[in-house]
Amino acid sequence: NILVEDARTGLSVDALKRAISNNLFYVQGKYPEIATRNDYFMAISYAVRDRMLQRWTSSVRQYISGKNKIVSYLSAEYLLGPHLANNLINLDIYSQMEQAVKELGFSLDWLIDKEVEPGLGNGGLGRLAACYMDSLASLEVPAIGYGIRYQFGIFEQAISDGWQVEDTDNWLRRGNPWEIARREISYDVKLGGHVQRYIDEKGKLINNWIPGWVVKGVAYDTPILGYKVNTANTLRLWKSEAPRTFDFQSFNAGEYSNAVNQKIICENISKVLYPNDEQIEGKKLRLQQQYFFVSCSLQDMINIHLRSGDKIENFYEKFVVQLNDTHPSIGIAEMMRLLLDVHRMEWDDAWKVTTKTFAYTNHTLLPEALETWDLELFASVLPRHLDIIYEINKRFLVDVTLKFFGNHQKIDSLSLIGEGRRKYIKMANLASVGSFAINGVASLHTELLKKTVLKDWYEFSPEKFSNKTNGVTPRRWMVLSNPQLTKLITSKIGDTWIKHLEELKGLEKYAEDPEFQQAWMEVKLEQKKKLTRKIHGTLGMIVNPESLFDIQVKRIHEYKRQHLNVLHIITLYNRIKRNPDIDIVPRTFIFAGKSAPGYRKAKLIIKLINAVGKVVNNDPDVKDRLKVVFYPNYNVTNAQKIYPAADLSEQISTAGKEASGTGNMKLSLNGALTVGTLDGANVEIRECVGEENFFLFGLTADEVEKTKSEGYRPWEYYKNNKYLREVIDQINDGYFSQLDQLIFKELTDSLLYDDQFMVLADYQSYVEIQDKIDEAFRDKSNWARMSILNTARMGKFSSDRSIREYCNEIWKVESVPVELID
Ligand code: DL6
Repeated sequence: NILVEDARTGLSVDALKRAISNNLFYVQGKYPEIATRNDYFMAISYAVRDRMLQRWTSSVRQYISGKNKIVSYLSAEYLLGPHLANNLINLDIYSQMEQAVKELGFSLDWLIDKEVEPGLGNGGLGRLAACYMDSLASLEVPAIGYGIRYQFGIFEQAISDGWQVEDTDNWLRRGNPWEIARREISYDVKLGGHVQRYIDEKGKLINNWIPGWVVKGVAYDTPILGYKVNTANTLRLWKSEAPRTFDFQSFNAGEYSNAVNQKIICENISKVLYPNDEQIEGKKLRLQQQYFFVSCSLQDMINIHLRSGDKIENFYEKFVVQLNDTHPSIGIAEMMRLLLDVHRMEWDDAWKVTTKTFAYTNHTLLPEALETWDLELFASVLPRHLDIIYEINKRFLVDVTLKFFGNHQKIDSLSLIGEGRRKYIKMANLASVGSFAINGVASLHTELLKKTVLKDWYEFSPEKFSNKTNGVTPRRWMVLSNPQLTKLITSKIGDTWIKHLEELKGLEKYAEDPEFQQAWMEVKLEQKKKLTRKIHGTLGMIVNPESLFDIQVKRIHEYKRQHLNVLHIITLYNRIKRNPDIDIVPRTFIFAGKSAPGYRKAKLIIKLINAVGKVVNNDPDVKDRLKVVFYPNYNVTNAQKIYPAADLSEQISTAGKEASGTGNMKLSLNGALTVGTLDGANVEIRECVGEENFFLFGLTADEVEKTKSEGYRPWEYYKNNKYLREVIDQINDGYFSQLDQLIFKELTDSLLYDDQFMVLADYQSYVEIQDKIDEAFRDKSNWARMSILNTARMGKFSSDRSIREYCNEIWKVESVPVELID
């Protein structure tokens, strides 16, 4: 009696081997002798996806037919990272698959490395969405993530002569085994045109939107599996297409090419991700993108709701919609349009449903990132929505006037329409008026929101506000990317910390244990050696794994102050030049990150890092004690290799500028010590790990504001600090640019005469704390102790904790364990 496991569901090594061979033959159409690495990657991925399908279909069935409320996460970005290893971990079949692949003659790592990640996001905001999708599924919360299936994600970065160059990210070119196209799920989205108004036979005013054109959104679904649970939620991304295929016969030559043009115009909407993270680009196509995905998503939710037999008035009992920043906030006007124009509800009823549905998360305090739309441009894309926004505003301003009678400043600030040289629509105001909850992403950020950009909103409706500090998923950011540390931790406290991160506290009692310290530092060294090999393979550079790995990886931005880090590097270099025999702690400075392609100063910062690296790395006096590495094309795949190797985590933004940060959490979780300002979530990280295990420097957010209001003169700092002067002069004199004195002028001028981000004001304090870090690093046992305590005390920063807070305090949703259905 031989039991043969199903080739699509079996989990034994044999069943997996059979599945891979079957897929290679029947899906890829290849036999082993001619199969490529990609064929094997696809064959394995399909085998894994098969094993997720029962969970997926069971989850969908249960949610749609059940009475439970569904969280709908609306985000223009999802920075997911590669799926294969993550799915193996969450399915709990990693070791079986490793064995199966080995018996087929390959290494699993080699195939995992083949995966091209979907880079459908810029940075923190998109990665947070991905961590939240993981936690929602792991906590068995019914959820759908909605977004855009960009054909080209975030550009690929290469470095040429020290400069960033961009290349397109054609991530779909070899196929995407994780998604399923659901061509039957599609919606028409109107754009442009005008609104026709008339009174119908019952005397009711009808607003008939006659669109200029229509685009179709087609659903592409990807399963998001929870960790060791049956729940597999859906990420539904919309691809834009022309609404119908045209009939060749019926077109003469001229119409044919018009029709083809129209098809291209439609497909353009989901073509490319805008590569700016904290800078709006008021382009029409961007507004079209936002509206396109939001309209498809809301139509889809309403469809799901009505199919369950419920009434439209109860929509908010079935769905709660979280707006990931203002990018999807047009959803508020679209929901009103759908309820009024399509479902024929009265205004007050429609407004009640809308305002019980939406909640809004703000992710930035930077004024240049707060979205506004030129009113004329907006009207040309969404004429009906403009009417609706005017009506919302009219009614809202009545309430505002009642509350703040005669206070024109308040009325102007709360109005949804801004009046400058040209009128514009304020998306944060639309999001705030239409949502029942508003949150920031770290304590300090929420407090600053209440005092600055959303001050008047806080005064108007304080009950809407709360804080939800960000978190990161320990599955990807520990289990997947740092299996050695995972194993060591598990050997001491068992493995339940992976779902209950606060249990890491159990490590505290080993922090002083010399044996554990040694094992801990051995893991760190192993990870540093791995990264060393990667750096050598990518850049041909040799770095010393025993040196202090000082890591700053994130988007390149003036407020994140990568240039402050560079000023410190030059300071150390100058000490060596003055005294070549100086006893200095060897350091490897590792930078990685992309700059928005149109952001000149950020691109100049990349050039500066590379220029300084070229001099420092090749100066014989340095004797390899300092190395500067710019690791190209920072993305999730590369981040997974970098975080585990960090000794020091650079979180040095100007206080009051970084909303939260999440890289700070991943690094500390992986045992790096932080050098940081009191900004974003650094404040809470420091509280948790203990101030003695955190290297604090710099002005506080209040001091930054005070210094500015008293008339900040960066030049004075330059004049009064000879080491700072020396460094800036060297950059200006062309020491790092073969005597070219112009190249960095824009950057140094902005530091000397403007310095919006207080780099010069914080320089001295930064250098001093770095000297303390050197001292601390020399004491190996103490460093190990601090590193262990950092990991042990990071329990709060799991995205599971964040999601629980959203569930309990905003969404009012509960876990629904999924029963598997055959
Ligand atoms: O909340 C996620 C992430 C924060 O951790 C970062 O501090 C913040 O800079 C980032 N914000 C953005 C801004 N995009 N918009 N709008 O990416 O969000």
